[in-house]
Amino acid sequence: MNMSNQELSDTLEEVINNTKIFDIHTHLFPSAFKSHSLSGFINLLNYHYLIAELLTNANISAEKFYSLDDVIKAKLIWEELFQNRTPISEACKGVLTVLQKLDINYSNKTFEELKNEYENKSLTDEKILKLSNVSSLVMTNNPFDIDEWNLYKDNDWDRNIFQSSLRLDDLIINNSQATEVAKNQTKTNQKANDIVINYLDSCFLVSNPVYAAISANSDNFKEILNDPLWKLILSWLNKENIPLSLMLGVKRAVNSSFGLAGDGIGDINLKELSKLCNSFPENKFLVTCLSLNDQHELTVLARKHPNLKIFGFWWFMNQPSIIKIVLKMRIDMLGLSFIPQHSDARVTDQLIYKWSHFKNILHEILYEYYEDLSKKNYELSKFIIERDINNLLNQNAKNFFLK
Ligand code: HDL
Ligand code: ZN
Repeated sequence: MNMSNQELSDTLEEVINNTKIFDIHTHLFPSAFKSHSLSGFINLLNYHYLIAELLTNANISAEKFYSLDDVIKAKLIWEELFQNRTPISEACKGVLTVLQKLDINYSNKTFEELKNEYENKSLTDEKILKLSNVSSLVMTNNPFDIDEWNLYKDNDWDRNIFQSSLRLDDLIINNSQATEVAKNQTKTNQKANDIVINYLDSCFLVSNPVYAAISANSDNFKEILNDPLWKLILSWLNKENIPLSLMLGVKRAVNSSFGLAGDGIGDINLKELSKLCNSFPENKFLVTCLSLNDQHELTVLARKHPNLKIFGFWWFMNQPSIIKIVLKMRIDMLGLSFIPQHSDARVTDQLIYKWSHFKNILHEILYEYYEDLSKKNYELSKFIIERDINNLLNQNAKNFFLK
């Protein structure tokens, strides 16, 4: 006997809200790592997504804005985007979702009153992870940033919750400097490529990363395909049996005056991705694309290459209007075999809204598909729904990372 539509909707909502989430790409750090961990109302408002919306709407230059201190910047963003204008964009609504989930009524309150009420919540990593139901997450760890790498000198954080990655962009965007860091850290006089591999070996032992990662556009991608160093890195990744995460189609510093808010969309030739998957069949590739234009081809490639796993709605793709279309396309072509989302959170508190917003969409889309299955006399059960949601939010990634 199949569930009624109401039972299906309620069961689906209950299961989605009760399934622990493995968030496979964030820029978060444990709060113990005070120099780099970001949390709280001021940091929420100083998110570069909101900065881009301020700088393209309000009458203030990037140079002037970035000369202000964080509290003044946050107050300006609150006044310009949330009071003088309707906070209707996804990034603005995210802040409102966090305030709502924290039971903070923001109507008719001054910025200072809001800031104090938020601080009095005394949020901790644990409270935020509980609120967002995230059981573990993957950080973005750059071995060529020695300040950031100091994280591993401190053991006062839980490595099962804050898992590590090896972010290798510096090997592409600033290879000589990255190689110099590797040389200084390993104190060897080998050839440059061997120094890099030896350094990655030592970093692997220190951080035990679940994957290595790079972001790239067509120019960088050609380098990876043709550079002897990257052949060595791919062979090293295969030895360590960890995936390479490829975040494709980014163009850094489209507007350099905007800083972190100035990156945009670059081109990527996914025929090169297919060549990579064929050339390195033993390597595993986690892939996400920044442009809506690349999503259909990427989804077709995930049907051709067993070593390619699609993940997330990255950055400019992480918009409800886009997620709904592309999530349906991925289900139509891949079933439930992909990793549907990551938060990309930079401020720990963002986990609360990034996942709440996505789970609402997941419920809406999956309900439509399950209802369609019911009409074909497919016997749905809570067990099946629990298996599917756990795979999507947890197990598909863990199975792909499995060493
Ligand atoms: O390269 C990346 O990992 C991107 O996610 C950038 O960090 C970007 O600035 C971002 O935060 N996107 O959400
Ligand atoms: Zn990111």
